[in-house]
Amino acid sequence: MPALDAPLAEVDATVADLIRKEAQRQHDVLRLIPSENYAYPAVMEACGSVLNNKYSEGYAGKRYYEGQANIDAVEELAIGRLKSLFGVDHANVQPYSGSPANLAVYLAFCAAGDPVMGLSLAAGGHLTHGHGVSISGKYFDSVQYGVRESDHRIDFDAAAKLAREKRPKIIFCGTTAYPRVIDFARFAEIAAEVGAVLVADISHISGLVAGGVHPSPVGHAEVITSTTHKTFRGPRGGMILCDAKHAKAIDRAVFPGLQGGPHNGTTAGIAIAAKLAATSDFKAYAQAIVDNAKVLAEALLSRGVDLVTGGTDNHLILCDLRSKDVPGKVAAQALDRAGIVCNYNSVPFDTRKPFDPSGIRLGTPAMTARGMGADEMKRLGTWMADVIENTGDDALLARIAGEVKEMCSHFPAPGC
Ligand code: DSN
Repeated sequence: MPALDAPLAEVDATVADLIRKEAQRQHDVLRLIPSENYAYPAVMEACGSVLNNKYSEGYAGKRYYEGQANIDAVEELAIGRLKSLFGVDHANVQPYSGSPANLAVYLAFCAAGDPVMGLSLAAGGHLTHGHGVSISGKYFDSVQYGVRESDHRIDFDAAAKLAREKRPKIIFCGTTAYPRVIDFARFAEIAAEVGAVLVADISHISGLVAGGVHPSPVGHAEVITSTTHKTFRGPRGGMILCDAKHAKAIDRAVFPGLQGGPHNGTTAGIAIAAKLAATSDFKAYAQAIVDNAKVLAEALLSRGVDLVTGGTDNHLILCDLRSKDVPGKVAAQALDRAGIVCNYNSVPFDTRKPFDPSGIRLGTPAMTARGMGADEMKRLGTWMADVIENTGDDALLARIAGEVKEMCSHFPAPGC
């Protein structure tokens, strides 16, 4: 038996081998799941550092444990950088991820049974925006708005009507499967009319907002939640940004309301990602994400693949495969065999079940992080259409997987 403190390869060759294989997979395939990315190597270093060893319940200068000199400095750095990056009064960097961040917001503003409102999952919202299977729908009196049947854009008239009827305490805006710009100003009007707190969940687009290629919710939403690992390229974590008047309520809701000790390695990772997001290189990256998504969307449309809303303004594309007569799951599984990894996804007004829906969801953040551009997106569009039209052709899928791997070899995958 190796010594307890020996390196991973000696302590547990099985886990070491699985990590090695996963790094190889992430290198050899095209990763199109829009909520995934390659975290910066510097972020990975911070996450695996000795910061993992420290307990720090509380906030800087007011902890329940001693020995916080370095942890306080790390947390204050992360907070200060986020405040300056997004132009907000206050930041809390302790939520363990996006769902706990959203839950903390409910805890800050609502009591059990209070009315709340959010975009339905079926229309591109998130489970934590009030879906019935989530605590946000079980413990609160949730109503959900959706998208218009005519163009699959957010139905603001219906949302305003629902808000007037229900008078929710909080209104969530923000999406996980919506390919268009979110009109935060319009949501702010609705919230103001009914006296609700507007909460913008920008988990998918926080990198695009920081990079200046999606309008910011700041000035419209009093509270903003986000994960930190999607377009932002930081660690698996969460953050809440808010106006000064809500700072205390948010901090109390996160700790001691919902969580214990923050994950300090993650906090350091957020500080690093916030520093990098302020650079001109990051702005170029954010722009390239959107440019790539538009090129990929055009390539797919040119091959007759229907896209929800007809295209994209952001990092994400939602394909509706009904006209191709291929279920989303069948397409996603065939694409995976061809080295193209996406997720099957419901499309608005889907008549199929969520576990076997009509669409697939794509995103360009990870491919763009590898430096891929328009030429690669065009090749990808052709490969994808070939696979979607021939899901049972194993020889074709194997040939494409080889071509994908060859293309990937020219674009190093960060950290792999
Ligand atoms: N719903 C996840 C996604 O967008 O993939 C994030 O929670």
